[in-house]
Amino acid sequence: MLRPILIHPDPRLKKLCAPVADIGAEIGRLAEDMLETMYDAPGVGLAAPQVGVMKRLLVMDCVKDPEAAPRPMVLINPEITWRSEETNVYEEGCLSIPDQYAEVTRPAMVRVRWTGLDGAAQEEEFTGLWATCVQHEIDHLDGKLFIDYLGPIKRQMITRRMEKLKRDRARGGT
Ligand code: K1U
Ligand code: ZN
Repeated sequence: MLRPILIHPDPRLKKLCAPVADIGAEIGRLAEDMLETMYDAPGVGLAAPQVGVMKRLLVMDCVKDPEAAPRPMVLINPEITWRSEETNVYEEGCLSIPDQYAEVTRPAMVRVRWTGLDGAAQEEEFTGLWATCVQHEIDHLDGKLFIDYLGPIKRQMITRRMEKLKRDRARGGT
């Protein structure tokens, strides 16, 4: 089932999410819906607060080659356990801030520990777009958006565009 994606500014996108305590059927359904919503958008990642669920869960699939097998990943209670000194600049977008892009500098590599849908602990090192994406999604779980890395003038300009987009949509525009 597709879930509507919240658009910035929304107070739920600024809040710290709570750890997932129980990995039951409800969490399984949420993960399935989030993957469907992410692929439909389309996007390479999606965090639970973007669909209004204030829990520490994210999904991602950064396989960009349409010929390659997809790699849908579900990360529950993810934690960054190591960050590289080396950084990487990527022009980021966000499904909660449609059609706005800006360069963000982040560690080029990160090691992340999380719990899988089967309840097992997992740990993996991410590089390239995977590293950028997992950091962007973990930021969502901490109430942080990529525009929070920009200067106040750029951030305010993007926020005003999003306020207008929301007004237009509420009036029945696309
Ligand atoms: O969290 C989100 O809003 C999803 C976001 C993740 C992300 C993108 C780029 C850098 C960091 C994190 C997106 O998926 S935006 C859409 C996007 O990047 C994309 C869409 C289609 C194909 C490839 C990329
Ligand atoms: Zn985002």
